[in-house]
This record gives sequence, C-alpha cells and structure tokens, in this order.
Amino acid sequence: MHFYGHIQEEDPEIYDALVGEDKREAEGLELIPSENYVSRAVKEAMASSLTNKYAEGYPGKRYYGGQEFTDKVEMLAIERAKKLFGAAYANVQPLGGANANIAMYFALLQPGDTVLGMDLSHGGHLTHGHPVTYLTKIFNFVRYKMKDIETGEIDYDDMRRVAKEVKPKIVLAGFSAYPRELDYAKFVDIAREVDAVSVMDIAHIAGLIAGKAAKNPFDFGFDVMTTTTHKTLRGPRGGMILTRESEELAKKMDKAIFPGFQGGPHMHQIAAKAISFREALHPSFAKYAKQIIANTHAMEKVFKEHGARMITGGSDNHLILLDVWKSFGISGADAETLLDRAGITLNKNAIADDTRKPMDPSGIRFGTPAMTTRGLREAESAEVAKIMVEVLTKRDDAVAAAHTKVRALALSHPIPESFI
Ligand code: DSN
Repeated sequence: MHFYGHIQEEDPEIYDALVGEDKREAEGLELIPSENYVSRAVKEAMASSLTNKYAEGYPGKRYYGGQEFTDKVEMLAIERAKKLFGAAYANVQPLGGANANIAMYFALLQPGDTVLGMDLSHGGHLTHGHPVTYLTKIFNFVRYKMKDIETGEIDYDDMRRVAKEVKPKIVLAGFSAYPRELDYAKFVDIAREVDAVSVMDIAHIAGLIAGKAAKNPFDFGFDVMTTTTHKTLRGPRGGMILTRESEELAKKMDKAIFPGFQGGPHMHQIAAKAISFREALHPSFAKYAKQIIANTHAMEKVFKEHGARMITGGSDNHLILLDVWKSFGISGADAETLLDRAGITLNKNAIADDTRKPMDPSGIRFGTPAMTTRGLREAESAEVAKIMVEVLTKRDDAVAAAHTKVRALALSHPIPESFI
C-alpha cells in the first residue's frame, strides 16, 4: 500500500479514494487489456518536481529558461525510445495516444484529405475516425475490414482496390480490439502503390514489440508509428510518435505536436517515460512480453475447449474478444457486471458487425498484461479463464465462489513490491 501521509492530512476525501483504488487493484484481477501496473520508479517520476516546469519547445530550443534538467530528461527519453523501436526519430511529448494520432493527422493532412483505416467495429480505434470524433468533420475516413471474422484475415485485396479508388494520404494500421498480427508488408505495399504515408498505431502492442514478442512494423517499412506508453509497454499514461527514417516526416510531427496542437510538455511524465523505456530495454522485459502471449494462449485454450466463440478464432497477442452473446447467451454489459462482482475487471466490447448496441454489445474484451506483471503464468491464466466460464455459465449462482477463488489468486500473486 502507498504512503499518502500528506494527502491524508490535507484532503481526506481524495485520500479515501486513493486507498480504495489501491485496495481494488490489489485484491481483484485486472484484465482490461490496455491497463497495467507501472513500476515504483515510474510513479516516483510522476510525483517529481518536474511537474512544476514549463518547457515549451524541444531540447536546446525552448521558450522558457531553466531547462538544464528538462533537456537532459527529454533527450534520454528520445534516445531510449529510438533504441527500443529502431526509430530514427521520436517525439515523446504527446500527452496521450489520442493526442499523438491527432497531431499525426495534422502533420500529414489538409482538411478534406482521406485516411484509409480499419473499420471501427472490426477492431479500430475512436481516433481512427469514429463519427463521434471531431476528426471526421475535418478529414475523410474510409474503412477496410476483415475478410473473415472467424480467422481475422484482413481483406487486403479490397483494401488495395479502395486505396486506388479513394487515394488516401495515410494508410493507417493498428487497433484497440483486434487479436491478430497484421500482414505489415501488405500495408506498406498498398501505401506505396498509392503514394500514401504508412502509419501503424502500435498503442496496444508496443510492449510486445519492444520485448520482441511481436514483429516490429518498422522492419517492414512503415513510415511512422504512434503509440501510448502505458498498456503493454508498462510506462506512464502518455503518448509518443516514432519515425522510421524520414527527417522531413519527423519535423512535421514535431511541429504538429508543438506548437501545432499541445502547449507545455508534461516533463514529469516524460521522465517517467524515459524510466519505463529503460526498463523495457532490460532483458527481463522480453521475458515479460513473451509471458503475456503465453498467458493469452492458456486462456484461449480454455475458451476453445468450451466451444466459446472468440472473434478471429483466438489470439496472437495480449487480448481476446469473446462473443458472450452467442457463446453464453449473455450480453457484454451483463457479463462485465457479473465478472466485476467476481473480482475480474474487463470491458464490454462490440464485436465485428455487432447487431447489439455499443453500451450493451455482444462481446467482452480482456487480456493478460496486468496479471502477467503480477506473476501469473499459464496454469493460473487457465484457472482465471475457467472461473470466467463458470460465471458466464452459472451467473449469480457462481459469483460468490468465483470471488473467493479470484481473491485467493490475487492475494497469492500480489503486485510485486517494485510496482507498488
Ligand atoms: N481506451 C483504450 C483501450 O482500452 O483500448 C484505447 O484508447
């Protein structure tokens, strides 16, 4: 448990909420695939004096004085990010993944220009052009989809046909709810054929790429990658833009982040990013990344044995998308609530071409990054999946027993000391 002595004295209401969240994280199992536990070192940086400092601009070119230490921190973060992902350039200032994507669009597009991205119901992300975002008032988003929902194969032929027709300025890969590895070479080929910039949003799988448990899109010629730094990468909440080799593109990204879109960078967050990149460069992180996938496979096996329908038939990465409506006759929202009562936190999620509503869809999405940080391995991951099947099958009748099992698993695999 953290020591929040000053907060307790000064602001008991916030203190109670912080302690409550610590307890929730310690006693339940976190299966939201975009969440993780950061190291104590990362948390210390987030609470450092750098939160006091304004540093508009970039190292060596700032608009305020007193940048001796901020420059050092940002340069370290940049160098480590470049090394981690094999990038020639890195912008570590985006405050989050959405900011990174929005700035990337403004760097590469004029109003009215077209982006070819993954259909949102097939796994894409809000910032890839969901109609509820303002982005769609400015740019034109056109979609590609999976050819076969049961295998996850993207319809690359149709994607090429559409690309030739609409002539996008950006061919965008990446997802927030897609469990398969993409055929990166095909994306790059299509982008080059229509003279578009190829961009991969690696937010969900950045840690898998950094740990070499997943392929690196730069190895296939992608021009740009955007990402969050939390999720599988296990850094602080934040974003980043990486450029493979083009200085011209990197300059555009820098201009779009500052002064184009953001003000002063959050230097405490950048220090925390630098620390997490150093952690991810350590050989132990590669072991962690591989274990994330091994744990997903252990869960996948249990759901397969129960004949449950996983979108794309399974998973190559850290997440599974389960059609609970078809498999267990329960909606995604009800499944989320029941499992929450059992101590398992995950999220309801639309499945491809879902006929149900977004707030009560057919699926749930869950994954293994956080529980892998806690040290759960294949056997325990399979046990978690079995508990889920039990709850989804027997509903209320299974919740109490499931809660006892989940709590026992959580307490026997405490969040490691160095992550508290
Ligand atoms: N909210 C994140 C996720 O859960 O995937 C994406 O922005």
